[in-house]
Amino acid sequence: MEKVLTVCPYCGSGCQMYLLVENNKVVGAEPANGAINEGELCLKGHYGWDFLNDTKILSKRLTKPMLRYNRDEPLHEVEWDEALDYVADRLKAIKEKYGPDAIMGTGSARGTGNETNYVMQKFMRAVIGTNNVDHCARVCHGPSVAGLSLIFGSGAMSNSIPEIENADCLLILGYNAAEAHPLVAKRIIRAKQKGAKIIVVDPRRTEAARISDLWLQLNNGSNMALVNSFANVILANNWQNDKFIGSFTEGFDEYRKTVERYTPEYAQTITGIAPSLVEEAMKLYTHSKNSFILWGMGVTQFGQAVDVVRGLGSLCLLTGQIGKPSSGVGPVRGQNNVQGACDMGALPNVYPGYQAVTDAANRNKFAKAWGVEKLPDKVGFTITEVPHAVAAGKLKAFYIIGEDPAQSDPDSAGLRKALTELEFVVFQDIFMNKTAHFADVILPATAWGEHGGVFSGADRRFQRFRKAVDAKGDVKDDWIIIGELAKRFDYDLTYKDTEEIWNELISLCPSYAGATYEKIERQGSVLWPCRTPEDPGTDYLFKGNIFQTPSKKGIFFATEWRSPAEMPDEDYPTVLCTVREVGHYSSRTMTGNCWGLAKLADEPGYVQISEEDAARLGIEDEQLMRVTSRRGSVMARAKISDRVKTGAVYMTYQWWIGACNELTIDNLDPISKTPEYKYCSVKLESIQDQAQAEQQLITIYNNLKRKMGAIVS
Ligand SMILES: Nc1nc2c(c(=O)[nH]1)N[C@H]1C(S)=C(S)[C@@H](COP(=O)(O)OP(=O)(O)OC[C@H]3O[C@@H](n4cnc5c(=O)[nH]c(N)nc54)[C@H](O)[C@@H]3O)O[C@H]1N2
Ligand SMILES: Nc1nc2c(c(=O)[nH]1)N[C@H]1C(S)=C(S)[C@@H](COP(=O)(O)OP(=O)(O)OC[C@H]3O[C@@H](n4cnc5c(=O)[nH]c(N)nc54)[C@H](O)[C@@H]3O)O[C@H]1N2
Ligand code: SF4
Ligand SMILES: [Mo]
Repeated sequence: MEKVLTVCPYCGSGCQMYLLVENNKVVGAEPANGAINEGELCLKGHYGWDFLNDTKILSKRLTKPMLRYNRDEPLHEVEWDEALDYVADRLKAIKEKYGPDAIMGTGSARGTGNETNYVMQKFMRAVIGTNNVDHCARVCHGPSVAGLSLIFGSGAMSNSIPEIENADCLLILGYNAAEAHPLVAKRIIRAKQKGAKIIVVDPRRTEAARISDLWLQLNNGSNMALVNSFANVILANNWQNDKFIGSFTEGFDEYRKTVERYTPEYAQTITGIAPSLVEEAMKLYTHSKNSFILWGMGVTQFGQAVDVVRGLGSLCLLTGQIGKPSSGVGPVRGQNNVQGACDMGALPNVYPGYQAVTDAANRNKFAKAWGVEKLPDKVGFTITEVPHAVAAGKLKAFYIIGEDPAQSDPDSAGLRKALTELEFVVFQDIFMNKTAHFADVILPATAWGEHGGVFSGADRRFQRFRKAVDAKGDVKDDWIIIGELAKRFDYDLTYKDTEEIWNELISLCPSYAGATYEKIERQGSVLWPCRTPEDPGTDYLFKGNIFQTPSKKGIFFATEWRSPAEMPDEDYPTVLCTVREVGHYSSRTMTGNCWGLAKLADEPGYVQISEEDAARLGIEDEQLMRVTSRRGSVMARAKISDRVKTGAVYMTYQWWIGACNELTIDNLDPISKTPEYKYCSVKLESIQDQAQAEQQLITIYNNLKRKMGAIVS
């Protein structure tokens, strides 16, 4: 048996593992001694590999290009040349007729790796001639990237994941590590064991809340008011670090004026948190030697998210809790390579290495390197703007790589309308999924395990992942597909291997320049910035309190709290918040096709509901129930839970039948354009005839599986 060292393809923790291979078939997985996981894996690492063997439990692997010349026809299998010729012809025609900005492309935060993201954004910019390239960071930690860039000049985690366990105080907001990043959760537990104080801000009693010293169970959607009151209390008690503020920051006076209004008594009218708890929390945060703030989607998936991120960064500036080990900001990135897709410039405003497209010197540098006369200077569309841009007649074609917007984006009905109205949709993936059914052309790619490259873990960590088996079927690596397409535009975007791509991109990005394949292999991982051959990489940022803003100072920010867009009312009296399932991953194409994980939890998915709400509605545990918003209605199973407060329910977004995005609202943060997945209003109903509903569920599920090419027993 052969053991191939690689990196887990699920969450952004970046655990290293071995794939066990026999006769070109993956037969198991074992933990490796990576810097993050040190010889352990969570359940997805252990059991999340047999989708590679095309189990057809939920959907089938894509194994041949498919195409239809007319939307009324079904997709049929074709040879690669026919598929790629057609894609090139249609994209050229659309560019000719409407201009390059009528075409949108995505990178992918999943199995494909950094090299594909680099090649894809180069294709969109140099070949198509648009900055319309984006990916799922937009619906995820986009506000962290935008907010932290404004405060500190850099949008990533300031410290590494292993540093978490040596913090003296952890302030954790809207982040459920136990389910989202189990091997980060391990570091939180170790911190606790080493004596750290843990403060959790979450409306649900998460595992971190359960082990915390202080749990602030705030009202859903009230983060900004609470963060302002944190600052108010620090200043009222004179716990701020005046020396740090004087030497390393800007904008303090304005900031102070705004937070002055947010006395804990006033904030309580919005957050529901007692003033004494706010004071206790800030006493711990300010008096601990090294305090580290961690946050997740409970901060970023709101219409007011960038502001809250800036508020959290400002707490660091107020207290000097940054620029040293185990102290700073930790927006713990979600997908295995979402940090990487951002690092590679699969974003509408920056080239690889976060170099702005609006800067003429950057444009000239990349134009020269890529052998084109000029590059577009206008910031492109975000993926969440797609439905609106299609409705406005501005977007006509969408080239989607490794994303499932029909399942993952908010307000599914609106998204389906956009996918239908687009003139041309190209879909490049490893599995059939909901989005595939809207495609004109399907391009099948190799999966994680069948190709190699570099992923960036959540803490700016470059790690090599490797090919373990040859792919079956007529599939190609993502970057090779894009290269073959570019040829049809008379542009050479072909490379010998991923290392050749990597060497080109690091030569264009000063902060990655020293991170060669050789160094990543030798060290096991390299954290950027890594600027020279001698530089081993950087654990924590902002040493000496020098920030990366133009003035090199940190920039304070506070603003008024804004309420979520859709508040509960008589017709829709309950708050819906959407979160994650521990054993399944995002749109579930991969975990849903793994035997060990598929058996753990299945359709239609759960609604976490308080005992009181369930009793009032006559709903029993495990019963099917109905959840309806102004945008849609779905069936799901009740999970009566003492972790949630009456008045708010929680659904996980992994389910195709209990699909919570039929219900969610696309209220976007004005800066990052991230949707408010964490808040909309719904009504809940019991279902009288449970036997009939269970039968209906089986019928719907079997039909869905057949449509996805799964085997229905
Ligand atoms: N098993 C599994 N793991 C995953 C994923 C998966 O699909 N499955 N997805 C990955 C991805 S893409 C990501 S981005 C990460 C995300 O992982 P997390 O950032 O942990 O995201 P969520 O679980 O969606 O939400 C986090 C918490 O926010 C809380 N919350 C809700 N509203 C509020 C509020 O108003 N204020 C505050 N302070 N908190 C609130 C919720 O109760 C929840 O506990 O997980 C990654 N890991
Ligand atoms: N309601 C609600 N919705 C949410 C969220 C929420 O909290 N609530 N969270 C949001 C967040 S944080 C995120 S990040 C998004 C995630 O949303 P998506 O990015 O749509 O989710 P994934 O399942 O990761 O989709 C990735 C696709 O990539 C494919 N894929 C995997 N590996 C490869 C590869 O090597 N090559 C190619 N070409 N394809 C590959 C998979 O088969 C899958 O179809 O969902 C968002 N949606
Ligand atoms: S914690 Fe994340 S990276 Fe580690 S094994 Fe689990 S899913 Fe994979
Ligand atoms: Mo995410």
